[in-house]
Amino acid sequence: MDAVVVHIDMDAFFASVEQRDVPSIRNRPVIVGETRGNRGVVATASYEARKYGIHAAMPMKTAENLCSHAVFVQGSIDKYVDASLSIFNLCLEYCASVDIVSVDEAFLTYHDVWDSVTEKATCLQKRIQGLTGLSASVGIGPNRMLAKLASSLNKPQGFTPLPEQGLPQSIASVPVSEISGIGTKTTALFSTFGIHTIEELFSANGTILDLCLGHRAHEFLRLLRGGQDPPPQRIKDHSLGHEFTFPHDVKPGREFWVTVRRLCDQVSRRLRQQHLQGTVVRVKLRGNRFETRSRERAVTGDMQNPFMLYRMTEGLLCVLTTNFERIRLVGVSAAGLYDAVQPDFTHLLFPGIHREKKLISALDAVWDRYGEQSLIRGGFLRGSEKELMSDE
Ligand code: DCP
Ligand code: MG
Repeated sequence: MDAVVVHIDMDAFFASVEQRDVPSIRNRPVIVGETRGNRGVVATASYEARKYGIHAAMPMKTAENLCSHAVFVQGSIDKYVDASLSIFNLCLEYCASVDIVSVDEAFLTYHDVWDSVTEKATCLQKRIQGLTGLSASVGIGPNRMLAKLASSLNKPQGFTPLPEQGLPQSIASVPVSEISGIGTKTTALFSTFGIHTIEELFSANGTILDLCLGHRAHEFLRLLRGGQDPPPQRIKDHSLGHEFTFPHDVKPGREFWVTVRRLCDQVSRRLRQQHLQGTVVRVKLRGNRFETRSRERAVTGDMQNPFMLYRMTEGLLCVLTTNFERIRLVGVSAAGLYDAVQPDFTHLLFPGIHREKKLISALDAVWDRYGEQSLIRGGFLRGSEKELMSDE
């Protein structure tokens, strides 16, 4: 069965959270952004403020000139992250395939009949409003590009289905600049050929389209006509892992967990080097009587981040270690691998991870230059590291 894609995009997200929490600024122009100093830019503006021409990325100074009576808010990322998590958790109640693409946006992919998806999306939009007090716009289409376009067409509180049957006539008058992926440069190029709307795009000749869209042209038109998204990337059949044999059998104490952390470091580093992500985490233990057991679990999250990989393995190992008196070997691997070319937005949801990522990049730089034994993270430098290191 063909896919039906729902795109959820919150309306004026940061500003709506502020208006929800401070009743006196509801229905007023609200601008969220860096209010300290002279160099801040607008993160977002409420729809009341947008009437004055204020938009994201505009200097705050310009926004002040355009609408001096607006309410200027510094903003608080913790509140936005809380709201995001509630919204995405709710999405997961309505669909098994939720792809979070930014702090306030997700694609839900269904393999179901159109009417049933429309019904679920209607319900979800109401639940988001009820649970968070925030409004979302919803777009439904046969592929991601159209679902995203649809959600932007009737903002705020839009609900826009674009069924395949009516395409591309149903979007004929939409400006090409509204299509995700068409930036200001391409829009300007289109306009030099008199192309402003999707209808004009469809009547343009092939040479012009190739010139404006390059190798994307054919795929672009196919999707705009309601074609299905290309199949997801093939999962690779190999896995990637590391094992460690202790110089002496150990109990699952400090030495054991330090080793697990180091294995996670190594596995995530290989994933980063090979630009791979995993969907399954696997752990293996061998006991003093050579009995071997493994466990695996499907996971979502960034396995290139060793901290996150460690959190994924920890629970599995806690259960598995109860079967062992003493441990001789431990292994950690990532399976269900795929090419990690998609942008990763986890840092938006979990700001602490941004710091972790900086640390990982710094460690990579040192390891690249001086080898993996050259530097061990601070938390590891207690206990019997010398012994641990000498075994590899
Ligand atoms: N954001 C930001 N800086 C930007 C763009 C966005 O900080 N340059 C933040 C603030 C937004 C949030 O991300 O509230 C979501 O971005 P959107 O592009 O979805 O914009 P909004 O949700 O604010 O408005 P819209 O109703 O157009 O979706
Ligand atoms: Mg939004």
